[in-house]
Amino acid sequence: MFYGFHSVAHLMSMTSEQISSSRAQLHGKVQQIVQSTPALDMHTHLYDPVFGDLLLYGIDEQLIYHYLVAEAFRSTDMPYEKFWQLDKQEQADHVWKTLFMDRSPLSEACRGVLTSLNKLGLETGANQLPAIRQWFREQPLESFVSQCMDLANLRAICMTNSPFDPQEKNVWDQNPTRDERFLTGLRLDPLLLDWNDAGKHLKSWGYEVDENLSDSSCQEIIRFLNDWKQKINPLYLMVSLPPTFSYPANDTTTKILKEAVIPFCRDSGLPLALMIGVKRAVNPSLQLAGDGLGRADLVALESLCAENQDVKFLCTVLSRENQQELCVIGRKFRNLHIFGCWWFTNIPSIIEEMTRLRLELLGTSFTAQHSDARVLDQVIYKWNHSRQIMIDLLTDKYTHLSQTGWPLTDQAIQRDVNNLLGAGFEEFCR
Ligand code: HDL
Ligand code: ZN
Repeated sequence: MFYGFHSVAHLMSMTSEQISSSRAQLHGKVQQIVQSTPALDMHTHLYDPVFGDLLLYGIDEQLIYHYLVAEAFRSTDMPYEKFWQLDKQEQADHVWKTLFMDRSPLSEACRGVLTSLNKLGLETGANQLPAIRQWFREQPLESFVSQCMDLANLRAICMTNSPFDPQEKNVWDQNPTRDERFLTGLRLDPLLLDWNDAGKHLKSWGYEVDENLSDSSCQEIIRFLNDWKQKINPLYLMVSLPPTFSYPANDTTTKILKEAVIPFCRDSGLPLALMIGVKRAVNPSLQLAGDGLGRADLVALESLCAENQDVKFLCTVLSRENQQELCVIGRKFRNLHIFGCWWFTNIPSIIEEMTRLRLELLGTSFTAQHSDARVLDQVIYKWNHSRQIMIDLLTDKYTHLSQTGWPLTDQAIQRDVNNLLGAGFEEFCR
């Protein structure tokens, strides 16, 4: 079916009512396609249920999500230590009272809790917490995983897998039977950002490495990466980097990137995901909620992409101010694939701005979103909220396209949405 206007003359001949009904028709089609197209969630902190209590779910985990903890501390004079001594339910009660009872839950993280509960068919309101808790207690995990993935319309969830997490490593060492809906991403932060500590771990695991990062050490790091590639079959390697990240630099990060990680990516064909702009522990008293952001100097990314045009890079950046630069670097280097609205950019006002910018500078050659979910239930709200924004944005862009007389079809819209929701990422990784 064609949408809109077949020529300027046709457009000129249409009444304003006809134009708006044509837009409404287009909006309806875009909505149907975006809502019905399963997405690949390419970055989360969720786990295959085989990893046990590493997979977080349920209302208390949602309420003590570090986004909400940070917001709750703004409106309480409770000492940090007192809060951290509470058990999870007591922490959740405090957050519920502070952010939902004592004030309207208007923030994106608060709204998200309510969207997820609402889509699960649960009543929300002042005294609903006990009933909501009871409902979650009654959910078998296996069916709840499917229910959340269905409500978020996800076909796969990519985990963040760290060899340096002892609880997770123990499970991998038992060669677990996996849920194939959960894909893997090999997380390298300790290796690239804290070689002193990471080197000790590698040594204890039988890799002949030294703190001076000799050539033989770098070969051993490559052997370590190959071993984990065999063990977990990752879609990509990943590292989060501070806004001060520079490359090349006279530091261990550059040395390990240059001598180990990039050669490994070149040989294996696996992309390296760079998540740039996080300032860790700006307020350590907030624990996981204590990280901040900074505007990064993306010359480092430009250098990496320019020096290694036979290596694939994925990138998302934390600062709103870096977004246009990132898109322009993406225009210069086809070995760079831009993805998602990460963390502090994952709010409607910035998702809208960033995704519009990306469509205007990159067409559909990027991945629109990832959830970054830490609690399984969150995928419901994170994907519902983002899809709403995508629908309105794409309707705008397809309207502009139609106004040129371009014959837009359902098939073209479906192809584009497939691309933006994971097929483009999979194509890039192949
Ligand atoms: O480094 C990361 O992958 C970030 O996403 C952090 O995990 C952060 O705490 C987070 O969950 N953001 O959404
Ligand atoms: Zn993350």
